[in-house]
Amino acid sequence: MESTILLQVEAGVAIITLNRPKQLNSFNPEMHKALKKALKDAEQDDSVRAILLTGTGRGFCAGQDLNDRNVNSGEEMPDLGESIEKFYNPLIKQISAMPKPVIAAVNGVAAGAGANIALACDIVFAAESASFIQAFCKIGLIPDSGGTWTLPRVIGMARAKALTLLGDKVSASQAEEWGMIWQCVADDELIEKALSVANHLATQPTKGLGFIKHALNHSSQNRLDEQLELEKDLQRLAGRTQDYREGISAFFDKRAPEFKGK
Ligand code: T3D
Repeated sequence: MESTILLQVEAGVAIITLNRPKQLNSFNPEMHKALKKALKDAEQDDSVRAILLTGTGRGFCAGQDLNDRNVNSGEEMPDLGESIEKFYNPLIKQISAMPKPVIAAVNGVAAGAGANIALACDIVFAAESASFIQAFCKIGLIPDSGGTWTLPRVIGMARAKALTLLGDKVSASQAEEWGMIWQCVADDELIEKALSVANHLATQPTKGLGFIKHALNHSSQNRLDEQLELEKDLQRLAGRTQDYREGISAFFDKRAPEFKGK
């Protein structure tokens, strides 16, 4: 049987591909476990300095595999809280806490949790033909995987409420215009573009990038004085990295720095 997740490491980038194309890469427990392991492997491998998440086929990810929720009448429905606690919440936390940049290349429709998993990534590219759908309301659920946290912050409450209550499709170009994603690109340029950014990031000061991500991810919960404290602590750590030393040295030598991610 084909793996539900493909992992390939090239030039410092771990390319993680969701691979259940017939179900639009929706999640079953096997794919959850495989993705968790792939992200963990990418985190622990020092040669990996950026991660690219994408999907095979015409979809990025359609959220939960609804076949696993199609129970016979009379049978008890599964406990969704348990599923969220076991799989979706840890996944969002894993992406958020990943000390390396995570780039999403949204190759097609991203629906339900699939949309919010894409939005949890640090830099989101989407193909022109891709779309984002908060599909939850159409089956009686609420947006999970951080959707109710992320959306009001990135697109404002008015748009967040309309999108999540109506379940309307947002095109990639609209998503870019609203600041929901970084860039909408031509379909045939998606992987090339996302990979070139990932390759660039893989040559940069990885620890410093991880600290930037950490600071921004904490900014909305912190008061200004707390955020200033956090910046001080992270800058102290950044200032002790080998890459910072190299950055200063290269600046005065008037040459390009050679960062090692250390
Ligand atoms: O349960 C828990 O653990 C709680 C957590 C929940 C998180 C969630 O994500 S809940 C939300 C689940 N997702 C959805 O509700 C989205 C369902 N899918 C759709 O609405 C549509 O498929 C799309 C808008 C994504 C795409 O539409 P379209 O017209 O391009 O494609 P399609 O024909 O609907 O789908 C193509 C195939 O993929 C089709 O299979 P078939 O008929 O060719 O054999 C369809 O059944 C399958 N598919 C699409 N989404 C899912 C799926 N199969 C299983 N689960 C899916 N989520």
